[in-house]
Amino acid sequence: MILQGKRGLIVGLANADSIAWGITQVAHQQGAQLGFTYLNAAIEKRMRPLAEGIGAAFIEPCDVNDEASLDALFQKIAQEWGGLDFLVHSVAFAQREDLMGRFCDTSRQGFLTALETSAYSLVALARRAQPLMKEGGSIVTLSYYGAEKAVQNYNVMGVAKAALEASVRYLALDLGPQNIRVNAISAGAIKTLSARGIHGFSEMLHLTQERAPLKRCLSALEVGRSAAFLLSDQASAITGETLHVDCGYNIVGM
Ligand code: 1JT
Repeated sequence: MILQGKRGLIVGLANADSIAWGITQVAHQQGAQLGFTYLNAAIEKRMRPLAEGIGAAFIEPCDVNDEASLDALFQKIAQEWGGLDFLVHSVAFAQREDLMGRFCDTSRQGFLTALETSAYSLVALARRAQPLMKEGGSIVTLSYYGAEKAVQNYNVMGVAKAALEASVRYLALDLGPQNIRVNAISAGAIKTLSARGIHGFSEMLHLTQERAPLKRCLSALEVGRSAAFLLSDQASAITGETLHVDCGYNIVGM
């Protein structure tokens, strides 16, 4: 029970395929108390039964791109718990048309949207989490290989994930003195709601399975186990790190 007695906020649970659901299940198993946010009624409909099923402490609406909405969320957390031990950021967005074709065709608005929702949102959440993490804390976000290498079609999300991974390092530097650790998990491709509808995603899954050292695909629960480790005191000396949880895909050369 490595998260026994810890209070954690999960941002980005959409449905039972979400990486955040894999993390939620393991965190709950490991003894954490959890609170959740949702963006809108359509997402709430799918995530509420899941969150209620594990005895969520609260389920609050939150648009991570809206300052007032974030302020209201953290007011609720302060009121409910009076503190916070960990935060899971499992949020990203890009316009569909920006996840195909040529990166150089990305519009200004498409670029800003992807960077705001996928990278700045971590900064906005971390700033508000800090005063609640009075005895230290741990923050985990989700990244992808496209942050490090130019991956066909990932395009502006790769740029956003590069900004996210750099933000993890700068947040780790800022929050380290308060014993707040900040890390990313670079997860191998998983078939989630976000990934569905992406042209050629199934073929991509097959290719990564063939090339990865472990010769198989990855589950959200496996990401969850690694996240639980980073969120726990077992990882007390790890901060600013991007941990690859990808069946080894990233270490393979030609
Ligand atoms: C988003 C989407 C963020 C899909 C994502 C993502 N991070 C990883 N994926 C899966 C993926 C997608 C592409 C890809 C490889 C993996 C969709 C909604 C916006 C946020 O291309 C090689 C395109």
